[in-house]
Amino acid sequence: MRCDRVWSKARLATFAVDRSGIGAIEDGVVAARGGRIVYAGPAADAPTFEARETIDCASRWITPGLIDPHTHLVFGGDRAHEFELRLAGASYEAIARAGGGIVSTMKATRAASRADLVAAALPRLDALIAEGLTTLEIKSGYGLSLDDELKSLRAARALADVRDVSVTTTFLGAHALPPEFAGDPDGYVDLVCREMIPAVAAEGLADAVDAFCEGIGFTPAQTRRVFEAAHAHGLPVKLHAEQLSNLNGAALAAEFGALSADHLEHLDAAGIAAMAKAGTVAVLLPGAFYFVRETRLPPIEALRAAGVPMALATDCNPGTSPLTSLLLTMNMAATLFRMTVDECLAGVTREAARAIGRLESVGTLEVGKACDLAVWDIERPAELVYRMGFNPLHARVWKGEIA
Ligand code: DI6
Ligand code: FE
Repeated sequence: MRCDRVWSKARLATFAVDRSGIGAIEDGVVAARGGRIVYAGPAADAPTFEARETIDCASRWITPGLIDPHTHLVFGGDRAHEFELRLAGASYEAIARAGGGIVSTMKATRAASRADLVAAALPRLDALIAEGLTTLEIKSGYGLSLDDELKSLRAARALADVRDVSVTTTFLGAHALPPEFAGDPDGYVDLVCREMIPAVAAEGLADAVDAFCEGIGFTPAQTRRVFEAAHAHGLPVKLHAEQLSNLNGAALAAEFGALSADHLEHLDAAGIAAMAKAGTVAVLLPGAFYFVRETRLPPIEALRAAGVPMALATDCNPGTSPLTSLLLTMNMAATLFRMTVDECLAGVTREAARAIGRLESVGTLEVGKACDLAVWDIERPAELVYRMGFNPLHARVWKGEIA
């Protein structure tokens, strides 16, 4: 078989859809041609390759490149001062109601140019990439005006021009109420539905639409209007649901066939059943759980029992999860949420791909998918979950090229 590059003598965690667990292969080979995987499997079954380059992996482990399926990577400023206020006793909700929170980041984001936003996001992106990330989702939601939301989505797309990484973008205009609409949330939702979503769709700037369905965000009725507008423009939906309270957002998301419902600490049995039926992925965000000192755990056991796919993400944002490490995210999911090692690893590969609607092209080591790989200096996959603050990445491959 002719190909560009072969990685041999590797241990593979394929996460192949038809294999159990992590789909481990002890003596494995991956071959790439034209940026895609043309073989991933046991050396014993491999064809003879004619390759430009063959890399001896010396028994290192190869996983799919990591995927972060929920980030707010593009924003201006930071919220270190609010962190200090919280340490002094103020609650996240109290700070938000006093005009801080998301609105303070909105001001900094509006003041920034697109180039400023790209420059501010790059160190965060580079931290994720340094741990083997090859795909991430980036939400808007700190502009909260037509021009500033478009600027944020363009900045998110522009990141893929300056780094070897695949970006999906999500329009999150319904993230918070901008001050100019104080007292008129329905007026703002009108703007989101009638102007922003059509403009975003017309420019092809978003792959999905999200909303923050919460007491300090938008009501289920407002969220429904956002979802209807998204579907009218051919865009799939996602939802920040059941983070601080239970508004039955996950069931609403499932009703719209959402790709994912995210956070879910306050999810109930009816929401779980609705997600299972719709195939909506649960995106769990242990960094936010940790950072806001949440005590209510997402219902992991019930999600597992219902067969709801579980993904993990950093939720990287300045207010509730200033986190840029998927390795630490996995450790937190295991330690705080009691997810298994296999669940954590699948959560940042196969299930993360599912959560962003990209399972057909990334997330597993299977023929036809992008050859996005992370090569690790580890003896067993559990090390990726077990260690804290240590990065055993040996090499990162994006679309068949060593990045
Ligand atoms: N939920 C969150 O945790 C973040 N956004 C959201 O909808 C918080 C964003 C922020 O505080 O800036
Ligand atoms: Fe979020």
